[in-house]
Amino acid sequence: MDLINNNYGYINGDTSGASGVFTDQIPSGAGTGTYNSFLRVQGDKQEQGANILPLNWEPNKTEWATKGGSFTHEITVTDFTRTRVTSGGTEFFALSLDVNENGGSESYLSLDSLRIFTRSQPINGAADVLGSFITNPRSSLPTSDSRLIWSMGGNTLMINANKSTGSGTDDIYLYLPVSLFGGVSGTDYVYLYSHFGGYGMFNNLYNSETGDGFEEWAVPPSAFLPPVTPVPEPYEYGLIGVAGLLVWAFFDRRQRKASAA
Ligand SMILES: [Ca+2]
Ligand SMILES: [Ca+2]
Ligand SMILES: [Ca+2]
Repeated sequence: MDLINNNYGYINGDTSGASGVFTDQIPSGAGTGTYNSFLRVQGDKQEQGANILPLNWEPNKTEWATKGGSFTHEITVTDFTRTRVTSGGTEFFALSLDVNENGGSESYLSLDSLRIFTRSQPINGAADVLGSFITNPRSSLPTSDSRLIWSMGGNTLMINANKSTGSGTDDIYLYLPVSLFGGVSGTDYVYLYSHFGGYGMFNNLYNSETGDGFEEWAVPPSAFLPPVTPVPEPYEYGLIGVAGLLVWAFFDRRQRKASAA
């Protein structure tokens, strides 16, 4: 999904079919108030991290670049309730992302993976975390009793940091349907895993690698309406859309053949 040339878009989750709405149209007034910054990740070229303590397990895995300090910590589902907003008949929770990249040709950045989990108990670092999560976090649970709430699957989000102004200024808002958290207790802990910069590595788009300062996930200070009415498209709609295009292409070809004859 391309936020370099667009201002918003949808990414279908690979678990429940629910869409997340990404936008770089930051709601008016959203830059002020008390943020709950809960994850900072900072690495060179590629970086991945999760708000799981202790932060620097497996330091030889250089992509694991969770940044320590008071801005990386656990949050609970209740923390999101202040962001609850209804738009288009659907209730959403919001997350904010503040990226920091150098200007010019280095301003692009890819978000390659985003996975959100809950667990009734806090994760006590390496002792709790499964080895499979450390080596393959894009398709594993951090613990066997974690619940995957949402994942952007194999989709990539392309970001242009130049659309905003550096550290301390939000770049992206993500709206997730509250229904994804159905059956989850408000006291459950929320863990977020994200990976940046990989798309550039694998596609020779080097300016979408990570550089400069940290990327930071936060819970915005209060509820803000999205700039558009986000109508999450169920996954099936996407399939119908593709099927429709194929049908159209078939008849279009037939028509052209007929007119050429
Ligand atoms: Ca970059
Ligand atoms: Ca920023
Ligand atoms: Ca950065």
